[in-house]
Amino acid sequence: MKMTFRWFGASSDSVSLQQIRQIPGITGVMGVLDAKAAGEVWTEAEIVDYVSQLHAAGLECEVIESVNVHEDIKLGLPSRNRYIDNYITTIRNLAKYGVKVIIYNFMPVLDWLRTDLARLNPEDGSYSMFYDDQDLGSMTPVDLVRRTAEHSNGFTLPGWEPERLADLERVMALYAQMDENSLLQNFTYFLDAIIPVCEEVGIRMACHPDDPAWPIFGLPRLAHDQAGFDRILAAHDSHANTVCLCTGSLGSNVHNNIPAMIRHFGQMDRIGAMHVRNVRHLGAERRFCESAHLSACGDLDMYEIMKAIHEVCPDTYIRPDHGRMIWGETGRPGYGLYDRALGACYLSGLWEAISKGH
Ligand code: CS2
Ligand code: MN
Repeated sequence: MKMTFRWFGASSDSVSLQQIRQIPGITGVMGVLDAKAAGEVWTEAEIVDYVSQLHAAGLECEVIESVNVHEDIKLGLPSRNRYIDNYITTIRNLAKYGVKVIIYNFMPVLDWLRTDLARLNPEDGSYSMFYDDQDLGSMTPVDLVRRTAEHSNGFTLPGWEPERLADLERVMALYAQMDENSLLQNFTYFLDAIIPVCEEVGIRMACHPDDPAWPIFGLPRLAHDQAGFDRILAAHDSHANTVCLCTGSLGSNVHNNIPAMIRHFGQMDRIGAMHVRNVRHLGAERRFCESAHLSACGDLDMYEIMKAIHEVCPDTYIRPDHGRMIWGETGRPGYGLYDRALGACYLSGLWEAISKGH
C-alpha cells in the first residue's frame, strides 16, 4: 500500500508540500495540473515542472487525479476525436515522467456534488459536507453551481471549472435525449481509443465513481454500483481499465457493500487506486454527511475496508478523501490539512494492525 495525499499545486492549494511530507506515512501525492481545462494537452514541460516540485519535496508522483474528460467525448460529438487525441498525448507525456495511474470520471456535466459544503456539526463545532436529495430537488443545476462556487472559499472545486460551467444549461440540454446505453457507447469508444496506448506505456486508467452514487438531475450515470462498474470494465477488457474505488462516494448509497466490492474488483486485479473515507447516513436514504475517517464516526466499517484491501490489492495507492474543517481551518472544501492528516494516520494504523495480525 502506498499512502498518498491529494495536492492541487502551489498556487491552488492551501496545503504546502512540506506539510504533506510531514504527515507520517505519506510517500506520494495524487497530483494534478489544476489550471488545465478538460481537453487540453498536458505538455512535457508542464509535467516536468510539477513532478520535480514533488520530487524536491521528497514525494512521489505516480498517480494523477484527474485528467478530466472533455464533455464532447461523453456526448459522442464529432469533435471528440480531437479531444481523444489530446488525451492520448497527455497519457504518453505522463508515462514518460513516472506516472502509473490516471484517475478520471465519466460523469456527465457535474463532478461530485453536495447541497451544503460546510454544515456545522453542533456536537463538536466542526464542519462537514452534506447532501440531501430533497434539498437538491428544490434547486436547478444553475442554482447548485452558483451556491457551490459561492461557498468554495475562493477555490475552484475539481470538475467545477468555470469554463465547463459557463454554458451549463446548453450542455444539460444536449443530454436530454441520452440514456445510459448511449453514454456507455461513448464511454466504450473512449476506452477503445485510449486503453491500448495505456497498455503500451504502462499506465492504468482508474474510473472514479459517481458521487453521490445515484443519478441526479435526470442525467445518465454509469458508475455507482458493482453492476455498473462490471459493465465499464467489460466495455474494454484490459488490466489497464480499472476502478478508483472511492469508499465515501460509493458508500453514500446504502445499498453498496463496500468491502464486498473491494474483494470483487480486487480479485479481478482491477483496482487502480483507492480513496478511503467514511460517510454518515442521516435517516432518509439519500441524505448523508461526510464524517471523520474513523469507523465510530460514520456508517462504514473502515477496519473491514482496510482488511479487504490488504487481502486483494495490498500494493494499491490509497489516499484519505475529503476531510471535515476542524481547528478553525479554512481552505478548499474537503481539502484542508488537518482532518485528512488525521485520516491518513488512522488508516496507516489500521494497516499496521492488520499486517501484524497476519
Ligand atoms: C474526488 C473527485 O474530491 C473528490 O471527491 O474524489 O473530485 C475525483 O477526483 C474525480 O471525480 C475523479 O475524476
Ligand atoms: Mn473520491
